[in-house]
Amino acid sequence: MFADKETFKRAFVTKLETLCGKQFEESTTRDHYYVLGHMVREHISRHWIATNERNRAQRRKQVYYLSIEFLLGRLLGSNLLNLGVRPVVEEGLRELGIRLEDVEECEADAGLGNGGLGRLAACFLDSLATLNLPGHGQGIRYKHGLFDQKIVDGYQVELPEQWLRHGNVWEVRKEELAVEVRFWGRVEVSEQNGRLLFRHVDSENVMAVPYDMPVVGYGTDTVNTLRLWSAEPAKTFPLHKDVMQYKRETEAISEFLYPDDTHDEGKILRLKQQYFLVAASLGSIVQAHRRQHGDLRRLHEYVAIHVNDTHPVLAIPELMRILLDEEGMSWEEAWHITTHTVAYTNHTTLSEALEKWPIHLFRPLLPRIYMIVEEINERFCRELWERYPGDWGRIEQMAIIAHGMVKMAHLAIAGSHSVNGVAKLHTDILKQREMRLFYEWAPHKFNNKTNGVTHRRWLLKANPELSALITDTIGPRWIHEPEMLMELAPHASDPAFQGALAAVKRQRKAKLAARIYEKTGILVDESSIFDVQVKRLHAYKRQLLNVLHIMHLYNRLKEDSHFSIYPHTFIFGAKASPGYYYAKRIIKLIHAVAEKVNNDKRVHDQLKVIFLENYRVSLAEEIIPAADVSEQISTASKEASGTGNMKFMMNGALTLGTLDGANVEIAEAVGNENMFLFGLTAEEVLNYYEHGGYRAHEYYHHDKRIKQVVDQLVNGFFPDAGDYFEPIYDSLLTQNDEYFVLRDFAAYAEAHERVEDAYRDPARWWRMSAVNIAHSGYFASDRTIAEYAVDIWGISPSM
Ligand code: 26Y
Repeated sequence: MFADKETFKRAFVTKLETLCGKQFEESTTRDHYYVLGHMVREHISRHWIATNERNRAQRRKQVYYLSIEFLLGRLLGSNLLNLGVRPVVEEGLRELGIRLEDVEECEADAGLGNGGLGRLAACFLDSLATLNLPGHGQGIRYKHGLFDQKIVDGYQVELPEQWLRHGNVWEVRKEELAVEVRFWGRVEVSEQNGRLLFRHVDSENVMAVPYDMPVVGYGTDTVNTLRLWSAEPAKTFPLHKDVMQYKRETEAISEFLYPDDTHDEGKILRLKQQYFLVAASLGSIVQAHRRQHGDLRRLHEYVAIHVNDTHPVLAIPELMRILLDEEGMSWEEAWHITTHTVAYTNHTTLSEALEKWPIHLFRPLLPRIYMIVEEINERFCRELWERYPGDWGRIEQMAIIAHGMVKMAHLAIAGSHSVNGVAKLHTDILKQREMRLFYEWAPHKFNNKTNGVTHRRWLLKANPELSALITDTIGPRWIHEPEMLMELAPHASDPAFQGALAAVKRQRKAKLAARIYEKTGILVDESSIFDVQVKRLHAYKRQLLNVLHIMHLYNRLKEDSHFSIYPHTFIFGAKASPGYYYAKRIIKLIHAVAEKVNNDKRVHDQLKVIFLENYRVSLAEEIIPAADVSEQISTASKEASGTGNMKFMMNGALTLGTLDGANVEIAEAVGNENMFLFGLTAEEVLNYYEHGGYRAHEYYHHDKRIKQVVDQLVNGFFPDAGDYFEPIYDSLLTQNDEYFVLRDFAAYAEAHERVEDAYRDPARWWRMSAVNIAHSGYFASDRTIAEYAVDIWGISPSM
């Protein structure tokens, strides 16, 4: 099919006729996408079957990565790339008068995630397959992914996302592998031969139907599986319930992704989703294992289950339930197997994201699971009591069930053999603060796995121009061995290389500028500094610091005719959780500032502010290669890792950032002189939180720049906004600026001056840029996954 372009062209046209029932001349771009997608999937199938066969035959340990989010983005381009057929397809299509790029744009992003955690899961799948590791994803096939964002008059409006509207060429429905999941009802206890038997009766059942998607490795025959579960009515309807209501409630389970990455709402439905994912995944994992190995006594030798944050942590009691109730094992044996199978990653220390479930919701929905969690808690507390006799305070703080709540992180730590953070600083904070008592109890469980991103999507695919330059300079080995990028280091000071690097960046900036014009009607100066902050909107990520600084630049440009800056284009992209009103006000503020700045003739040639709506994976692939400056300015200690920082670095942008998350390790790699670091350290921030001593008022009163911009939030400077920005003003002054925006303002402004100085010295700038690319190999997810494979999962490549 893809042997050469003539074969491809013939196959394409024939396929189009059979699949679409029309002649080539009548076909649309969507038809082309559909046909090409099918051809690729067909091509993959052989290897998919072979991989599954091999896994069975070799009886190798398999990893299942359970995640409530998989933020995959588009798949056609990355599949073509990984299969190595992209050039043939591109050329063949060109000769048929079709641009591959247009075909790719037909594909809806698979946006089954909110942000970092979901995108990390997607990067991990790519690395697992590429490294020939037997690792599979399990998630939920949400009918609607993360909402589509529209901006109306500067305000965010959310629309339901519809990625399945035109079908999904990558999935295969496997009805025969459906698993029944039980909710509600009650547990009947009986005794048989001196053993207690537990039966979950009067339950309301839901059918979990798997849709499998192939995960293709780069330059390998390995095709792993991402299994996404869809909720459908079970064969037996609950008798006591209205049929329509039952159907609605059932389908609601896989209808929407929670567009919410901090606040807990719609609690019951979210808990239902979590148990649905877990019960379906374990059902299928255990079924496959039983078929191969008979019973589950050695499950932990053949299966590793990874829970991505606490959302799938019910995997622990669910596995216990299977081992106890279905296999008839003793508690001790079941616990040994469970804890040796499950591992857990923590992605945040924000207290609002630490999941707790009220017992009054948990127990009725999942009666048997609740009983097991109670028993886990009792045994855990007993163990603690023996270890720390009399230390009630400690046990109360560590208990899994306390004060009417089930604490999911505590369950995760107690019931798994590995707990990892996602960057060194984050893991240290977990060990020394958030999870200190648990670390003291079981230090051997704790480890760090610094995040990584797949450089194949974020560099090779997103930035073919830069990739070509890299390959021309050091050969292609970096694609398989990203740490080889280090070979660029000797070229960093080479004027020819620098010139080529600058030319690539110019090209990508021109491309983004065209896109900005198309989307917003605003013309930006392609030779200005493209300064970019794209990520979820959160107070701790401090988009506000960025905006206030832009307001300050604007004020100065207006007031001081001798003042000038190197032309800047500030680019934002961010979705705010629908119920997160503060974040929505920041979006409006960015627009209000943009409106002022972009329409003011006096600053026209020096300052532009752009907000690109509906930030998502495919848009990130256009933005990141065009960035000069990468804004990573979270309040130190708050961003567990960040992964955008890594994507920008790979694409030669320089980081303007705080010493937070993985920024710390980026700085270690490239040296402080190759970044623009500023602001409070994590230690200083945590000290403030612990001991107080910060008074935002003082910064407001003592720094005229700050006073001016903060006042402008409420003094009529933005006439259309009325009092809409008052809560922002209050957060800074009345509420004493929880995220230290004012505290870091001066340092941030000064760091911006350093950026400008560096940019005015091209030899220096492009050397710094090259050094960043050279050191980015460490931040490829291949390295991260290799560490998980060895340290946590105990799996090795199969082939
Ligand atoms: C249950 C609910 C409250 C919740 C929903 C989503 C809680 C957390 C989340 C998502 C968290 C998340 O995306 N965390 C990010 O994970 C990235 C990958 O490890 C990190 O790089 C990033 O710093 C962290 O914020």
